Amino acid sequence: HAAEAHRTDLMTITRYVLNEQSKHPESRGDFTILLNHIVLGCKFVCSAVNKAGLAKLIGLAGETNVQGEEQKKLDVLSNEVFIKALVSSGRTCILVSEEDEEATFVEPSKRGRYCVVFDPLDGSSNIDCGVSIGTIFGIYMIKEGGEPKLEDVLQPGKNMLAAGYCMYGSSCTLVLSTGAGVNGFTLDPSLGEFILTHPDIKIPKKGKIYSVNEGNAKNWDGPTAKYVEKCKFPKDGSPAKSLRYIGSMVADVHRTLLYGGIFLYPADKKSPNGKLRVLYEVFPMSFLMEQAGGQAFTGKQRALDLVPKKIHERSPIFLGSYDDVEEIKALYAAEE
Ligand code: AHM
Ligand code: MG
Repeated sequence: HAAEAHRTDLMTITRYVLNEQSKHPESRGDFTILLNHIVLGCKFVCSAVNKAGLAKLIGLAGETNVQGEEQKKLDVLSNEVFIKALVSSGRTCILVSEEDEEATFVEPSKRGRYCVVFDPLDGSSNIDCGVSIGTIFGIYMIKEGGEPKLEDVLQPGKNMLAAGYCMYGSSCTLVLSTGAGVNGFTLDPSLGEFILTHPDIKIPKKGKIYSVNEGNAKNWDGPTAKYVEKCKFPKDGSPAKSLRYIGSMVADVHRTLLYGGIFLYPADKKSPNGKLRVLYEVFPMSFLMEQAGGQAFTGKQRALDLVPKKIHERSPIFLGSYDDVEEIKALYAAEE
């Protein structure tokens, strides 16, 4: 039979989230409005990333971000767009961005109950060569009645209501979980809408790929070194794993989610807490992994149980296929 030439029933991300919300009679559409503003930010960044070469947006903005790295123009732009979109949604009260040292407390007249933690443009070292980059976000809610406080975002990842990322790659893909599985939506540029293309994503139980910056190997701890050795020289007769490492967390995690395998950003002697940030990198990706049937582990505990003390805190992270993370957990347990 011929493939359907034109799909006529389009499940947009807005329609999808509205459907989800109708299962919760108490919800007043606030989440849908919030998400629409996040989606707007993603569409803007997508278009800016695609035009980056043309518009001479590439290059240094002459500013340095909180972590002391040189900030690219696109980072600055993306951050401003997200902050403004989120504030104007009227549904947020606290915003934490990788690009801003301090959290943003939304003024009372524009305040809502959601807290959004995000990295507006992750993987910025990949901008200039056109490799995939992305936006990562997580959403919390403050307690009814209370004044927004920093403690409202210093919560374990398991308290997130939703998490997701948008990947600016060969296509623009938004992957979202509202706590009931994981779904992927692809931007149809002619419609300007994200359409459900990857319903109910489940990560393979075991993978054939490992993903890590091996340039840091000399500083790794015992369990990480043993695990990677096992990937390359398995002693149980299983085939060696393939190595894939893009250096853009969104792209590396997206591949891991779809193909299976494990992504590692471990601790090392130079960076005892690894590199990736708990609130807006580790938590959202760990949330998605668990929702897709995988696991996320810090080397000490389930990643989503971590209670951050600072908004820009870092943590080692091992995430991916259930069985693969099980192996690394066993190696850390044997250490103790
Ligand atoms: P960034 O926030 O400065 O872009 O850094 C985060 C990125 C992640 O996307 C990626 O997983 C990691 O840094 C790669 O780090 P490394 O270059 O040390 O391998
Ligand atoms: Mg980042």
